[in-house]
Amino acid sequence: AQPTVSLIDHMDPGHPRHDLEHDVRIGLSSTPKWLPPKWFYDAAGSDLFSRITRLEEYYPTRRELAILRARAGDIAAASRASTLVELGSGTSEKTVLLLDALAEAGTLRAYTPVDVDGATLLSAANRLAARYPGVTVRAVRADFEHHLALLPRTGRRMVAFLGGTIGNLDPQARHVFLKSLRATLRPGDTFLLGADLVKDTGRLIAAYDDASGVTAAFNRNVLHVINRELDADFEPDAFAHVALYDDRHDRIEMRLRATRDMAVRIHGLGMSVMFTAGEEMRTEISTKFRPDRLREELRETGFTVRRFDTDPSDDFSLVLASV
Ligand code: AVJ
Repeated sequence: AQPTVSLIDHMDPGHPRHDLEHDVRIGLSSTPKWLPPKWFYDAAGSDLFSRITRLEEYYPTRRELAILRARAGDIAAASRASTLVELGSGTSEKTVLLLDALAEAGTLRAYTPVDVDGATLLSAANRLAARYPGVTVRAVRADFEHHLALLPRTGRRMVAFLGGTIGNLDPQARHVFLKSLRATLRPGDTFLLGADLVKDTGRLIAAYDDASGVTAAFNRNVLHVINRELDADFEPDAFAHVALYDDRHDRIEMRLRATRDMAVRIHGLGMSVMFTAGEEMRTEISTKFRPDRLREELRETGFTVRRFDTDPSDDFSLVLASV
């Protein structure tokens, strides 16, 4: 039998480009210009991101996998979750380890992947529904910054936010996110957070500026997305990939630097944008955490840290918190 997967779409299904239009209009009329990282992830961008996770320089995925391999059983036992809700699920590659552990513990009933990209979401949801026949898979197309209150609330939930994606939020947005998530959880529910840790700057920069240029292509992909969705005429190759480390804020910043003066038409918005040679537009922040401060942030927003697991080299952390 074909596994059945249901899809709930909270991302303005009547007007799918509305959020992108809003973000591009705001970001490109600001000084300096910026774009939110969620628009990297169309099908091509999700694919480029999968390639990033396999790069020699990009350690977070391997480190998080190592923690999951060693600790998924303990985490599953501590959570006793029946529903795994995964925020920013992408291709759900690491999820299998958690689902296996929850299945093994005998508590698993449902999986709810949540992602902004419908195509990526559905293919991952179908793959996992086939792998876990008894499990109800409800895919939710949603933005974890806006739609937390709309997520399904059945069962004892573990909300997993893996990969270090929380690092995309600045401190203010992170505080709002953690408080809103806390507000949707009930006693017995847990939060599993993957967070990248502060480390040697050279390794950090290499992870976001790999030798084979995959991250550069991923960075420029946001311009292809805007060209296609908003009928714009960006020349992605006229922008250089920039990755720098801001040690005052403990974060990587990715930028796109205009290599010459340019006027870009965004027909879908009836808008023209000027770039001067050398101008940099921020496309992502990726915050790196200090363990004590991360514990504090979780405490301040109403969570109780139950486990704080790291890989043997302390590169990455996986935190299980209850409410
Ligand atoms: C998916 C947000 C965790 O910040 O490391 C990878 C995205 N950007 N390389 C990260 C990313 C450039 C990634 N997250």
